[in-house]
Amino acid sequence: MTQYTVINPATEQPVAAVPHTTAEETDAAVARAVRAQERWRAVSPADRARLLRAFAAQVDGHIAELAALETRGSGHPVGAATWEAGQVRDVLEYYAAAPERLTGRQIPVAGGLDVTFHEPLGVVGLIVPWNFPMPILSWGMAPALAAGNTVVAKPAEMTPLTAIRIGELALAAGLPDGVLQVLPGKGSVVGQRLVDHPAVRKIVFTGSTEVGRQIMAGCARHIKRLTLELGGKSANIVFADADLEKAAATAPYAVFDNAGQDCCARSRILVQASVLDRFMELLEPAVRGVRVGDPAAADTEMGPLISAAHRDHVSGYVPAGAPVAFRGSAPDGPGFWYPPTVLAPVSTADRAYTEEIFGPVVTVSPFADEAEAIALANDSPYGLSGSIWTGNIGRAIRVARGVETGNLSVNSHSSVRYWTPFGGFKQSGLGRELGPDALDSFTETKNIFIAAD
Ligand code: TAP
Repeated sequence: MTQYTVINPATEQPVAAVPHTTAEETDAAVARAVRAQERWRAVSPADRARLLRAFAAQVDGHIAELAALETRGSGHPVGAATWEAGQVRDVLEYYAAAPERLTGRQIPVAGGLDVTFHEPLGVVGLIVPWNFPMPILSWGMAPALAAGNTVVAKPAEMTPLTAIRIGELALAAGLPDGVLQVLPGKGSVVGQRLVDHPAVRKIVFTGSTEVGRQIMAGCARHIKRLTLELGGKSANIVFADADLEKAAATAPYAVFDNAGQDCCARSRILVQASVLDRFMELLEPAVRGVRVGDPAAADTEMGPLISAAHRDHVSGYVPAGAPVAFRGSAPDGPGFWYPPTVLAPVSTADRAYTEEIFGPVVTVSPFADEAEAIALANDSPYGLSGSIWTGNIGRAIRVARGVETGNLSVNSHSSVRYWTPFGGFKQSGLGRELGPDALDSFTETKNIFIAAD
């Protein structure tokens, strides 16, 4: 039996050894999920809702434990990890309201009546990345379960601990055996098997665009339903008429949150040329002020990167002689630390400007006017997120409609809320998670004609 040793990214010390699930064990789990789904779909909507609320209550009772586990296993600052565990509870509570509202339609037809039902798909495979192990698990898990599917989840190899614990909490809440299974292991083994297994009817994949492309090809063999939440290179667009103090004060948190390991990171700051110097003056103290350090300390804002290999990857975007405008701090000694780093001026052909870095590195570039801001923002294969800062509501609407991206905020650096649909344009993915319509992608619509004569 092979296993993976989870490393604390802040100390480089081992945290736990987790056995790898094999392809045969994955098949057995899928078979269990198929059997469990027959029972789960027959649970009345009110009882399914009650069980999801009980699951949320279990998570709520273990927020501190889950947060501490994420801090040790993934290096997330404990404040952020506490929010992330709370998000799992909140997403479960939100979708606990769904089973009793999964209504169909009655459609007027000649000769009888026609009614529609939202039928569960069956077994859903969730493939989760390492950057937000808890929230991203919950975004697929909660609506899938609410719709009457069973779930087989594969956490990232490096960060399986909180997902395993959440799986235990589901059982403690009374979810029947086999309804939610968590299989730690390798993407190339467990993830691949979920994609290839004919009884898995949908894959929800969050991760890199490159692996997403392979998964899409794999799903095509079975015409398998698929949601893809992939990479990003989002723009934070600051117009001269914006509240520059607020835009600059929040810009570090729009990109350095989770040490930049965030698909929504606004890693290209675009600033109207007439206020560029003033913006940079305001941005520098904001960046230097980001509290980077011990993730277990309550006031830490940014922790380490996930691994030594990932730190090498990130630092490759800042070679000797790179145009570093200014940087924040990072601890010395053990841990995969990298300081918040601002690059300017950068060419729009620079890799740091065009590629997803997935680390605490941001570029700042000027633009002349609205048209150029939109053109620069859209000059990317990605389209996941972004922000617009302006005091002109008309401009905010025009630019927001012009930017080809799925989730935008105006005069705010945050655009992810579980009440609203989330997903990307272009190579950032397919489909939408979250929001009131999320169950549409976890059900098939069936229509039944009933003759009345
Ligand atoms: P990936 O390397 O793509 O891995 C994501 C998940 O896929 C992991 O669980 C991985 O398992 C698994 N996997 C790898 N190869 C597979 C295969 N052949 N078949 C099935 N599963 C496979 O991404 P990552 O490095 O963990 O995450 C970073 C990327 O995710 C970034 O590009 C980021 O933008 C994106 N991301 C997007 C979003 C949204 S919502 N759009 C959110 C977070 C992250 P292993 O752990 O074993 O490799």
